[in-house]
Amino acid sequence: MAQFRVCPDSGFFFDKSAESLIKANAVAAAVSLLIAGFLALGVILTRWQEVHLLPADMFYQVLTAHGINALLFWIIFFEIAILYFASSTLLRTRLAAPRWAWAGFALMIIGMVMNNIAVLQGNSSVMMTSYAPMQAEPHFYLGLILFAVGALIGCFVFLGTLVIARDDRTYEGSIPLVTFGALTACIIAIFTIACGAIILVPTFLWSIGYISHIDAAMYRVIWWGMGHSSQQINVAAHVSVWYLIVGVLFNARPMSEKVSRSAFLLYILFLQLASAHHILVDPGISSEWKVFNTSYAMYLAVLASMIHGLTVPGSMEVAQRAKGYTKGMFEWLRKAPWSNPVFSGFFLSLIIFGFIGGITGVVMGTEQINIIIHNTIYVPAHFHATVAVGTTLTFMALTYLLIPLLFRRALFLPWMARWQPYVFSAGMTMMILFMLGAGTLGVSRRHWDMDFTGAMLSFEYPGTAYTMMAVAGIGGVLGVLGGAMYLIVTVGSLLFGKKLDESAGLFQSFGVPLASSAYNITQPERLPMAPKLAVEEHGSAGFEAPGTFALAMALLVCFVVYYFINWDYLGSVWPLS
Ligand code: HEM
Ligand SMILES: [Cu+2]
Repeated sequence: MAQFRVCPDSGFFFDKSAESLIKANAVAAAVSLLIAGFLALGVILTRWQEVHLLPADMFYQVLTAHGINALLFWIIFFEIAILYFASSTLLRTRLAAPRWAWAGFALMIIGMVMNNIAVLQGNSSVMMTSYAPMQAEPHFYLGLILFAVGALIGCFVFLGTLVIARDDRTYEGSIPLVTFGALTACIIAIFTIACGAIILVPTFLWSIGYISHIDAAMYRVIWWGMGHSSQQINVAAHVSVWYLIVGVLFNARPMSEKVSRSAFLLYILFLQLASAHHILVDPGISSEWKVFNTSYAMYLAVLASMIHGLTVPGSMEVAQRAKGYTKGMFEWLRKAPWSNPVFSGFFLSLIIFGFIGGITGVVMGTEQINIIIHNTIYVPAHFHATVAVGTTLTFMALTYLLIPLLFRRALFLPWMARWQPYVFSAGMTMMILFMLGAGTLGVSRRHWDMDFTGAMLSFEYPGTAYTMMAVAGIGGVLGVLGGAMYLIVTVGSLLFGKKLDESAGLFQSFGVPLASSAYNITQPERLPMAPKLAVEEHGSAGFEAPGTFALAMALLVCFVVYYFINWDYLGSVWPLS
């Protein structure tokens, strides 16, 4: 039975059921982002003290829902779509057990709805981290558990698909790098979900009264085994997408497959240890353990990201230079397709993730200087650079690529799509930088009222802290506008975009297959092994990517200067003389 179609524009082969599942998961992701983005407006307009929009109880409720919908539902639905794409589509194979995949999807939807209802009802404003002994309603935890079980099924469908592809020999050689990266993400996901089950199942039982006590310290250690590792899933997933995008746009091949694969392996081996940076100031855990895990083990994971940060733009530079863009250090970059949102979204996310997310992450992960910014607004500033710009903007860029190929619709309002990555990243960067500044001045995170109105012990922040939070507020609003532009373009394309295939109707946008005549291939030709690249062989051919090297050196200089400033600042906060 013919069940594949070939995309005439890209040459990708789509398996009918994989295609429907990718679409359904991507649409569910977009709905989650819509909720999260709308709520982000409430959060940021409350932290902007002059506006101070929401009352206290509602602020914490909205903040809880914003964090969960953005970081869990939006990102994980999208990642499941990526897993199916990276296995079935990239390996030209049918998806394993589509019924199971749909069951997993249904569980994820039920879990998401259940958790949102719990938060909406008002008795579960426990924040994304839901630290015990704060207690939420049972369906808050149950929703998360069902969602995780659904995602776990998705991971197994992905692994099953890899097995089918290998058995059917649908590709030559080893699996492509993008699929390898997705496999890394999947392996970390299984570890993550196991930690989640270990901690959330007892917490659920506690919320219904079967268990009388949850130890707060243990909760935090295991919860972060999930909370931190899930960020590594995101990194592995978005780095894989970076490789995909440079491959599709520039025909670029990794500078060295071996190095890139080893870097993915480092994620699996060392990321979990970095979870320790979340408990750096917790009592009851020794300093040796904290310092070892964050200052030594963690750097091996950071090293992996730095390798990808070098090889992704590096491979793009090599490909561009081969096309003749060889003038000076940066012609390859200047002549890149900056008006194509697939490219601009990817490249802006790479730069902001690396420069802001990376540098602040290492600073925060250092036991000693962590104390300056612990639990301040610096922390959300850092992770918006990593997940809101790094992961989210990368996924947005991928969406622009997939709308024509997968959904068979032309982009709606292409001019808006062109501006979207710039507006979103400008707004977010402005918010991030000023929240970093305010955090360095001590402005606390997750705090409803900077003025401490009516508090027994008052505290006054310097005036600049208020100004910084106001500028962050303006940036945040701009960021939400950029997010809205993304949703207008994507939803608009699904509803009104020009049809690139006659049968790409309304229902097809939400997961129904195209007309059966579109699926006219029984089994695609075997995916051939690409010929060996010159750069993959031994011997020196000179300096392949000087521009990328210059960028890396700029990163190093920024890091060293900023690191020094923080130690200096620590010395002035806590004079030791
Ligand atoms: C659209 C623009 C966005 C704006 C303006 C925004 C703004 C904010 C602000 C101001 C906070 C709270 C800071 C505090 O008081 O502690 C926050 C928290 C958070 N945001 Fe966003 N955000 C945006 C997008 C995102 C995205 C895309 C993600 C994830 C992919 C995300 C994930 C989170 C998480 C996990 C929290 C922490 C919740 C908690 O502390 O429990 N945000 N956001
Ligand atoms: Cu972490």
